[in-house]
Amino acid sequence: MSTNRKQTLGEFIIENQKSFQYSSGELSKLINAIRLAAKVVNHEVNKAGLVDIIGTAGETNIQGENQQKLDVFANEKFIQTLTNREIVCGIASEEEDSFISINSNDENHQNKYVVLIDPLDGSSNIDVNVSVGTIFSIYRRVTPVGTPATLEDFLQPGNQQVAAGYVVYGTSTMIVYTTGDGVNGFTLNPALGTFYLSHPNMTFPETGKIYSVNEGNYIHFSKGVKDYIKYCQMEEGDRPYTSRYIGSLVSDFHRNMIKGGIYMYPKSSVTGNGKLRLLYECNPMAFIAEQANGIAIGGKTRILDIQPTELHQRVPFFCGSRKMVEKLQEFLEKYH
Ligand code: P6P
Repeated sequence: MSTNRKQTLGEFIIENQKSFQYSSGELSKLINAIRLAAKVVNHEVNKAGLVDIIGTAGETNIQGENQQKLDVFANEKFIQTLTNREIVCGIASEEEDSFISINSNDENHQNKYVVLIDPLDGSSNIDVNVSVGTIFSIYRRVTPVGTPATLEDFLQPGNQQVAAGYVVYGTSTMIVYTTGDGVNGFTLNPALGTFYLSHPNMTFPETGKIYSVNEGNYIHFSKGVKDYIKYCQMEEGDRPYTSRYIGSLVSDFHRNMIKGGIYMYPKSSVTGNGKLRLLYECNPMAFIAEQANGIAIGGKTRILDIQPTELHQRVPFFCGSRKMVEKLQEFLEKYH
């Protein structure tokens, strides 16, 4: 390979599959399936304004949220691609009430992985042409190979993930993922349909000057969160910080990982445990954050250590540059 040509995602997967502690071919098939689905969804996202695919699909998902047509399309594409590649024995999705056991024939029961996805995160931004994303989380099954997947395979703590990543459909489309050996970002060249390694070894700056939270919910936050937000706004030292909130977790996370920052979706007196789902939003983003020298907590607890109890459970989520999250923790602990 010439020195100035960037490595493709395919080449990177092959070169690094030996470092994947479980098996060579299966991770490649998994990430390749996600790569294919990401390209298909990207094509639709990029022309959403031109064809009758934006707007609601007339259904609501288990979250009670209007399913946007692109949500439904993305959900179908990821499920179809993962199923066709015969790699996984089960899939859970934000858009599906229950998990899907992939048992179209007995061979699928030999598959050792389950995938959890938020097929199109930030979908309320679709109609206003703002970035959206896909988030995925991969585990080895814990129930016997050769039997249908069960809920137990999905309710694993985030520290058991073997891979996690996101696709950000922004000014350019990127896949960012980890298999536990650092975080790497690949940018799509749409003319070639190829992802190239554009962001090797991504890491959160140790600190930053960006805080991301929906301040419209301020009055409902705990005292510790309120005091931290006021701390960010105070004129002192390197503050006030800049407030940046896109309303799309993947985009806010991605910007903060590159520039340094903290993302917060706290619990509140209105939303109870917050809005973000543990299994297919917080856990994968927390795995990536920690692999990028960042921190992800739910309050007092490390996100990756939370033992899930329900497929769509929500948790408070604070994630980003180490020193910023540690400062938030000081405020949270003051009132507990
Ligand atoms: P709010 C999108 O629906 C999402 O799950 C995240 O991507 C985003 O950060 C958050 O919710 C936005 O929620 O309540 O601030 O509009």
